Amino acid sequence: MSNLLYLNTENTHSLSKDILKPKIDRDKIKTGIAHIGLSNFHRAHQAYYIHELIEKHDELNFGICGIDLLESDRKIYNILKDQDGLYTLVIKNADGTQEYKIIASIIEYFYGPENPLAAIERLARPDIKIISLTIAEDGYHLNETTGEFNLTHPKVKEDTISKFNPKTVFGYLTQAFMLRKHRGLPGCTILSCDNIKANGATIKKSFYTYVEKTEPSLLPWLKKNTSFPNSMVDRITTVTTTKDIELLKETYNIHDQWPVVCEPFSKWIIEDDFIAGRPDWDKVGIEFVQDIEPYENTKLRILNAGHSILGILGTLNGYKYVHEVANDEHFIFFLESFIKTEVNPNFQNIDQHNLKAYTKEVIERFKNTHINDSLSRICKESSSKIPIFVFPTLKDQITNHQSIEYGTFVIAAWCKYYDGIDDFGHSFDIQDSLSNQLIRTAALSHQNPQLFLEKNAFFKDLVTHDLFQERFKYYLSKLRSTPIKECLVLMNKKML
Ligand code: CS2
Repeated sequence: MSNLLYLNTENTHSLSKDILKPKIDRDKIKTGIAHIGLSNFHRAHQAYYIHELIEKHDELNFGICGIDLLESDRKIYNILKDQDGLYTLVIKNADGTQEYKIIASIIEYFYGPENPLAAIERLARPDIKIISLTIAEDGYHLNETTGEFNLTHPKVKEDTISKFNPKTVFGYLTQAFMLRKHRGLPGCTILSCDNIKANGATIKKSFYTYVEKTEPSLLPWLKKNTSFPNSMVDRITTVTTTKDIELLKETYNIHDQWPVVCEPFSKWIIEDDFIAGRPDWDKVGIEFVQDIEPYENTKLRILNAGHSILGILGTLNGYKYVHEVANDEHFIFFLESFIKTEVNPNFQNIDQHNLKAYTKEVIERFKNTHINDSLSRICKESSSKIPIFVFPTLKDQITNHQSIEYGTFVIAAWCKYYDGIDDFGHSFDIQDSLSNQLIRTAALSHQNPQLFLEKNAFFKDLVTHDLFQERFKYYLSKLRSTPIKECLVLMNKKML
């Protein structure tokens, strides 16, 4: 490991020729986007597209200013500062080949917890035409029961009191737009890039609710000067491991403290509603549509639900990675049956052949043995994922008096997941902001299964449905007495 090169601007010139180095003069790039939440996903997706646009199409007006708001983001903020915003994107193809690309589109970075006013000031400057977000499902603070913005969430409540030291994105945006309004500056677009239904409409509604409560005089200005397009984002991006970091050192002599690993597939579809202009994203394959709903629904209900299902079921069987579960015929047969029987019939305006092809493609992506996507990533915060990814299918099936067998089996397995022990007696970690409540209610369900449904508010619409309750109890008792794989074999033969 001689001549180990720390990744930064100066060292890019000396990097191995096998790495795709940025062909970008960064001094010429102006910031046009502020992105909140510098997650791996953002770095594999939106920042990648902007990089491509700058490099291949000479787009100089939409460099990214990264802004992190969470205490837990300190590490990535420090690393990006150290590395001049540069990082390696490692694209792992299904055939085992890999592409290494240094991404250079993040040109500024701010860290809210260190200096909230500086972050607010930056968001208020008129060069920022788009504020994009990846704040994860739980960053939206939606009420578990109503799905509406939760004004009583402790962090939200704190922000309504401590306005200039906010913790939530809502607090930051409010103060930034207050400044823009007072200074007579233009507004901008808020672009959500998270996996939630109608992500633009949701952030808009939540933000307006927050502003109405905290700075009501800002609301009319906001209505005139901001837009909130819905978007569908897609690229499987894994948790970076020490092995990924070591491999870069050994193979290319690069010391990148936080590279990002992802699959080759990538998609971004957006409603074209940008009040202050946007880059020519079409040039790098981004699609613009009038109505995002069909794209978003298929992605959430097939890909994201599929992920969660393999994550929960696979963990119970002792698997650790998505590809292990996706290459096990019993699990895949179950997933395909769920999609065919309970998901697809609800997409009445989409051609069934296209749905079949989409499902096939998604499962092929799950089978990629090289990306090592961990089940712990998939199962993390599943209390805010399952209600978005799986419940809508169950609810539609109930409304249409159609099968809910596969979906209910998944919910029963999800309850068993909170026992925290797989079928081989090994315990696994549960990472969820509601983990205490979920573990406690799963424990209660050993005596009375109904309590898992009654004591978790997100079951509100389902808990009163007799058939759902009955099938949930039935599958839970089977799952608690029989290993998951045996249950799936029986389920797949329609014998359970
Ligand atoms: C995953 C997503 O977190 C999850 O549950 O399903 O992160 C998924 O990998 C991405 O949405 C793919 O675009």
